Amino acid sequence: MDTIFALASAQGKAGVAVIRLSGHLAHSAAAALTRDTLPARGMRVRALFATDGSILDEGLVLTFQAPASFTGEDVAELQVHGSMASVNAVMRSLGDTEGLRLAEPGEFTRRALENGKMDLTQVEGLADLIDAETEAQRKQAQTILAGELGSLAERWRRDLIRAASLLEAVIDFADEEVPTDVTPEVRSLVTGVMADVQREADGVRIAERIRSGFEVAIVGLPNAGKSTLLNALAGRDAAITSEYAGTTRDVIEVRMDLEGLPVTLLDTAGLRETEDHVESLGIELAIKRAEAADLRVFLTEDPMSLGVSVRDGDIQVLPKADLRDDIKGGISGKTGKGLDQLISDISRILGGRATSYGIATRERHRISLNNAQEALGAAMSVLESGPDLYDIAAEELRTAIRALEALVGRIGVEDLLDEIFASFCLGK
Ligand SMILES: Nc1nc2c(ncn2[C@@H]2O[C@H](COP(=O)(O)OP(=O)(O)OP(=O)(O)O)[C@@H](O)[C@H]2O)c(=O)[nH]1
Ligand SMILES: [Mg+2]
Repeated sequence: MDTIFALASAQGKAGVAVIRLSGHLAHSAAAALTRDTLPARGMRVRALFATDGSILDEGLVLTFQAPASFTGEDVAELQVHGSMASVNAVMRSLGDTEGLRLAEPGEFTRRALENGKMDLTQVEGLADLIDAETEAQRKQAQTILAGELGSLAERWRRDLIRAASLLEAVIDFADEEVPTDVTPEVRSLVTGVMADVQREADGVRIAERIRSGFEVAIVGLPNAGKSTLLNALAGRDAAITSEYAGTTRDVIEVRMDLEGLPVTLLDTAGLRETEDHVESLGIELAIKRAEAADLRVFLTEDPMSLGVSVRDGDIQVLPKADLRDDIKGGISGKTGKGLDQLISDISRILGGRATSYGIATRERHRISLNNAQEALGAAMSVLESGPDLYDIAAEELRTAIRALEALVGRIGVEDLLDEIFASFCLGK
């Protein structure tokens, strides 16, 4: 295994930069840079030297000893001054060191996975944590990173192994008197796991929204003030506005943090019958995106007339409220009236949905959970036929166990790894 190194902190100017080394040469390479000895684990302030003896920088050198490190290998971390020049000088020197090479994106984490420091769900959680922009995303990523999905899967797995071994005991002693009927216990173990697995699988849709963001579409007639409202919510001129009806044609997206929830607001073309070819393409797109969004804000008196389905939780609000004294409530992108109310309505509605998710967050998780669920369903129905088919029921349980093992990455995920690690940044 090569010893690898990379800048672990962000590129660019900063107070401090962290360069990480992992592998059997990590300590000796760090020691060579410092021209001094280093403890197997600990922290020292040291000067770092170039090969010609001149000082590159001075910084903190941290050493971790295998297996007690992030990667499970010997690790050294150099905290140097965060200038491009300091970092480049140290990196160049490491690059010249025999046996060291630059790490690929995600390679430190990949080694952590390979050395059993984390399971695959934790790797995904770590990637999500690094990408987290809002409070809800941070909390969600932390839960997975802490290994909660892995421990849940482990608990299910133990229950299913017990159920399978009960059945196998009956099969093995088929010719003898079997003292007790094992079906009640098997059934209770399997139904317990099935209820849990179903809950997690159902929660993935919402959990994925927290991971990747909710979409909220602003819908209305031309000139209703949709783009003006989007700009007001975004706090910048993201969309062109004008008194000309049919200004917006493309869908304009603005990402926002709405009280901790990641939300992408969509400004869409005003909906009407039109002869204009380009506008009608925009309207088609507007309807498609509005239908697919998690929530719609209808800026109109009559949402039903727009040709977009109105669903539970959708918001209706009257626009240009500054021009009208005859309505209570209403909203004005121009004066800001009603904006706070709209923001709190949106986050209340989405926040309410966001509480109903479990720990599983990805389509990959959902697929493994569904595979397990299918096998468990099959096991349950075979179980009804009595001991003659116990071997088939046990085999179905084994299939479910394998699906759970795939969930945590213990088996059958080699081909997935490249894809998962490709999304990592360099140095992680
Ligand atoms: N008084 C008042 N005028 C507004 C308000 N919102 C928008 N307007 C004006 O109404 C006109 C249309 O605004 P837009 O935001 O472009 O409307 P839109 O719904 O995006 O229109 P399309 O993109 O054509 O569908 C512009 O002249 C805006 O200045 C408002 O709250 N109050
Ligand atoms: Mg517009």
